Amino acid sequence: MSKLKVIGEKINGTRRPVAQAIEQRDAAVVRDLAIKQAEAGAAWLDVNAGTRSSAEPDDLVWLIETIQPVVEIPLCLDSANPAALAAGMRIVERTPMVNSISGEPQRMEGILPLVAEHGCSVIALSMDSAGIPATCEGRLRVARRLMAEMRAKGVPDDHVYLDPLAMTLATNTDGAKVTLDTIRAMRQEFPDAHLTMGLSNISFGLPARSHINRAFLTLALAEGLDSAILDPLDREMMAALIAAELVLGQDHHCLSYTRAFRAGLFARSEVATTRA
Ligand code: THG
Repeated sequence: MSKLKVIGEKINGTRRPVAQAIEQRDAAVVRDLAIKQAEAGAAWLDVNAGTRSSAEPDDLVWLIETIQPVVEIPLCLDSANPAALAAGMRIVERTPMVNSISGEPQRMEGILPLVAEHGCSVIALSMDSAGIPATCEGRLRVARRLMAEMRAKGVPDDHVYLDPLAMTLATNTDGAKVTLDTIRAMRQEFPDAHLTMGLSNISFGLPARSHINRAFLTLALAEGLDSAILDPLDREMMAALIAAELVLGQDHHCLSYTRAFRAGLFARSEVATTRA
């Protein structure tokens, strides 16, 4: 098991198979994704109904009711819509993570009170009504304001998952650098907060995405990322994660690494090495 807390990304209505499953109320597809991600080591399951339409509260409630009987791990309710999150909160059994608040007033006012009331963890995006700041300093400014507001509402720092925001390299080749710099700065300034992000965003629109995702994850780990929204069914990604944690001195007695080896996580690369 990795030190990094994995939030499984696959139950997301912006993905075609999930959109279809939601529309047809096909529980088997959703449950299969939930069980497989939990078995692959996810600590949380992201649940995103994938729409800003009026159906979002019902769709999110259906997803939660479909998933929670088949896994024991908590859910990460992924929506910008306060009404959908409030509906989800009413029926969710294990205290969820809320994904997410930001500096946008309707999210601050509509979602932060829910978080404070239920004592949940919460992801805080470093963006506001003006959008996503282009620079590390700009994102830090937003994070400072969000931290101040959450502290004022009694949310402890270790319930907060700051998101420095990853965006695709396809449209901005400096983008990952800004994100990595922001991770380092956030880690320094808010040592008790967690840091997470949507890792796969980095490779949207590019081919062979998994290679980019893995390189980015490794660098982000070195800067202090301690959680990520990613695809735990990508075995090579999980192998890269376990190996990077070992190299960073976070795997005492190589316990996780050797355990993952015995469980067969490195099976494919091992065959390649034998042949060489
Ligand atoms: N921050 C926070 N929450 C988020 C995001 C974020 N939630 C949504 C998103 N961004 C993170 N989730 C996903 C889910 C799926 C994909 C990307 C981000 C995705 N999936 C590909 C697919 O399904 O085809 C496969 C992934 C791959 O090949 O790498 O692209 O930034 N707080």
